[in-house]
Amino acid sequence: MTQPIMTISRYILEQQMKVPGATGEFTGLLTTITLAAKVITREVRRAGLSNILGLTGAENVQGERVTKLDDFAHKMLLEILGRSGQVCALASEEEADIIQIPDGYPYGKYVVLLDPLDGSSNIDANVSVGTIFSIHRRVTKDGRGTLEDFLQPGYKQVGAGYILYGSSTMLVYSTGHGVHGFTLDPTVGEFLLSHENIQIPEKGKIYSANEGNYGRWGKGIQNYINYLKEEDKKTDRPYSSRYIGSLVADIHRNLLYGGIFLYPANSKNAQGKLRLLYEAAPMAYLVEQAGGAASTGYERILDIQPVGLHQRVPLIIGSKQDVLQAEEFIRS
Ligand code: FBP
Repeated sequence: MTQPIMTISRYILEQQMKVPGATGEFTGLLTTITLAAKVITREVRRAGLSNILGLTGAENVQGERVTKLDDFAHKMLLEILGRSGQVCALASEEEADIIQIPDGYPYGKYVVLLDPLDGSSNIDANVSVGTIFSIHRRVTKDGRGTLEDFLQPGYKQVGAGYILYGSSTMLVYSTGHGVHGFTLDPTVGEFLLSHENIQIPEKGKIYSANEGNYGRWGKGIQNYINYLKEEDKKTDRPYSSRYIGSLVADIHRNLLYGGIFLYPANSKNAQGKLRLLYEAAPMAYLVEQAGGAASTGYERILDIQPVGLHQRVPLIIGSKQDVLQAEEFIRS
């Protein structure tokens, strides 16, 4: 008996059929993102052969050196989404201000925030990287999108997800009805359902953090990491340390295996490193949809009212029990 082929477009359509009055514009937007994922995958998969490794020589608004693949992914996403008729503006890690769609194209009712290539410091070493997207419904009436359409708290997202360019390419997303994973089958060029309704374990055995920053962390975080390293079988300690250095890859592993990822505030960056709108908020949306939690240590990530497009926040995210415990240590 052949396995039913569940492509991502069919899955998205079937989800839409459950929403009375749905116009199909959102379905179209998710399908557009799927196309961008395939095009970027093609470049990532042959990066070592096509002179797309290395740097462009430019620096982005974060003061980071832009890689050629960052630049390619950024331009490709703007090209495909900007001309889709589904968005009224875009925002990206690679651009200081919001990005208007090309003249002559219709304004859609959504805005999308993008981290075009997450983990870019890992590209040249052929380590997994990703693309992160966060979708909001516009709040302004019509016409061009404005900053106001982007500065919305995370709980107002209507969808979020990531594309993981790892041993296989996966697209994992949520529209508020669970978290679902699709794997790209290169032989048919389609994302097929491989991980339906992902549930993160209530408690994990893995912690993920750049311990090179240990000396810069506050006492609470240091005590928490020390606690995870102590021997105690009853509480599965010591936890294993796993850190890839690509947020998408580290979160994906923890979603499946359980555990906690921490990029805390530190003496060098009082707000940590990761950006609220296109890193922390979309990941928090996914992890909460999968039964986990996401916090700054003091506040739920999805409740934060954004004030700037590229603002940073401390991020403590993963299995619910582990995040709650980390919060206790941070607050003590
Ligand atoms: P970008 O590559 O998109 O700038 O993302 C930031 C990031 O690379 C995350 O993917 C990762 O979790 C973190 O920074 C790694 O930071 P560090 O090198 O300080 O550990």
